[in-house]
Amino acid sequence: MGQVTFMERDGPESLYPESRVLIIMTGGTICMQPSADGLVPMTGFLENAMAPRPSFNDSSAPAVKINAFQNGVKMHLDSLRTPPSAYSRHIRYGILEFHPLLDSSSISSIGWTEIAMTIKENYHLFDGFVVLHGTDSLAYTASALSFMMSDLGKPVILTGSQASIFALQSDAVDNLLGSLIIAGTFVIPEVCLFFSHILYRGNRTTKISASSFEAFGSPNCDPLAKVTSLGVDVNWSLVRRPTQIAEFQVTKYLDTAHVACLRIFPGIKPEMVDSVLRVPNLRGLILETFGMGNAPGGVDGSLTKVIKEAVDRGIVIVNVSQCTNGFVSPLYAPGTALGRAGVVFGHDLTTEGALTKLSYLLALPGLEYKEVTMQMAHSLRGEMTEMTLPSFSHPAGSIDSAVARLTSADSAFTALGYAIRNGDLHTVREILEGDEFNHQLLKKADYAGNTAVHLAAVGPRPQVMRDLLMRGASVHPRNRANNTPLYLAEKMGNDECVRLLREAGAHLWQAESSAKTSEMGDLASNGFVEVDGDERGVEPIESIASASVADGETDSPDVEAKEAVLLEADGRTPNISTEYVK
Ligand code: ASN
Repeated sequence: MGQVTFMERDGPESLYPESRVLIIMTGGTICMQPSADGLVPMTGFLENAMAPRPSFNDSSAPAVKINAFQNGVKMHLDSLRTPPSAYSRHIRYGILEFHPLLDSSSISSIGWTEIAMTIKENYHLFDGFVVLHGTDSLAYTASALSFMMSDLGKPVILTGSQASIFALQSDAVDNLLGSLIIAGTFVIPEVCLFFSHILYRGNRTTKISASSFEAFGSPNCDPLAKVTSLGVDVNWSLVRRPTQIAEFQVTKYLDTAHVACLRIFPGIKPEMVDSVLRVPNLRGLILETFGMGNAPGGVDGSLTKVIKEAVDRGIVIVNVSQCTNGFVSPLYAPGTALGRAGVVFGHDLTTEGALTKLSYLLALPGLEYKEVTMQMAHSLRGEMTEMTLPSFSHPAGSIDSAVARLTSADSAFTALGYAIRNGDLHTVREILEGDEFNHQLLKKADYAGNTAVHLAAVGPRPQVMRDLLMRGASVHPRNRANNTPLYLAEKMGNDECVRLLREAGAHLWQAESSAKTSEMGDLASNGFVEVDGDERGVEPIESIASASVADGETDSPDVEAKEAVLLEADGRTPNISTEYVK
């Protein structure tokens, strides 16, 4: 057992909740300082770069060590926290540094695996992850991680800077602070890249400037969010959500060793292309073609012939455009010839996206050539625009009049809360399928921070929970009492919901599991939490229940707990619902 951390519920500590974010420092200009050999990355980023800056260090906070794992070894990291953000929340964070720190031009599949595995082993301990990385290969890393991580339920935000944080004029503070706040505030379960006030889907990005602070673009996909003077404006309709019930997983070691990338140019010789295609053990080639996917055929179609022969040898050749904007398609005769030769059209994939996606697919055990080419032509993680979007429409006239009268997301959420409490699956579906508010409802929370998943966790009908999960609801948000839906479901003995939540990757928040496995319940309810010396205050469900017990409404703690949660959802308490749900 570690030391006891005292959280004074009535003191300044209790004013705002804390989120927890792990920063993974891989290197890059952001942490560099001049040396005789040019700029080199420096260790000690937390103490040297963050601790001295008030925006990263709320000096009123007590010193707290937090748990994290690095290469399977449990560490007790120094942590700092930000002052409260515009979202009334502190972000507490610690840093794990790579050894050695890299200029990002040296990153490889080994480094990507190290980042992904660090996230995996710390997944249950943090609300979100920020990866600090050099900008040169940042778009490759963002793409690679997006494929390596499946069924991600928490934000992973990559950032870096064009100038060192130690420079007088730098973009480092804005990039890092923005990433921390977004990772600790919003459930955006994607691998993202944050730069110059914009949050991008990572696998859509490309580095567009070697020197400007606006270093990245996402030419074929709108930003997921923008930071403005008013706060963070999230484009929720673009944010992807898991729509299958599965746990977060990592695929290690992409097969970058057997892929190549070749840019077509006027006058390119077929022999040159052939010699690349004959590199021993080559399995895939990204061909950067002109415009909408055209390449010179060569005299007598000799280039097309070389390509066809390679396809026949089992090499996957993917066509992407040299243009920053737009997509490839077999519209013109040269493109059609490539298509006939068996080249896969990568639609609007970036080169970074195409190369890492192919390396990922080639690393999956037992995937046949045909399956690889099929998956290359479809979106796995939002990396390409699907040519035929699945149409989704509500069956006309099936929304009943009460639901049809819902005029705001808040009233829709209140109605959803009623339906969940009553186990009324039909109405739950009607509300969630009404196109106006449906994408907001799964992210909404009532004033007590309970999302639809929290409500379903204590509700009578597990099928409601299944529906919510299949529609992409997150299992990770904690309500204001710091409780996860899983904790509530276990507390209520809702075994089927517990099973569904666990299958969907849910885990107890660290203080919850320790409160469960020891006599810590007593300590926790008194405001003291002891978990390896670094846990934070948690208000167990008993303390929610006790408020109602005092009212004399019922004397069963479990029923009370359920009622306390449900009362908050049915509109009898003021609804100051929010769209950020940590
Ligand atoms: N060379 C640096 C890197 O990628 C560039 C940067 O971070 N701005 O590591």
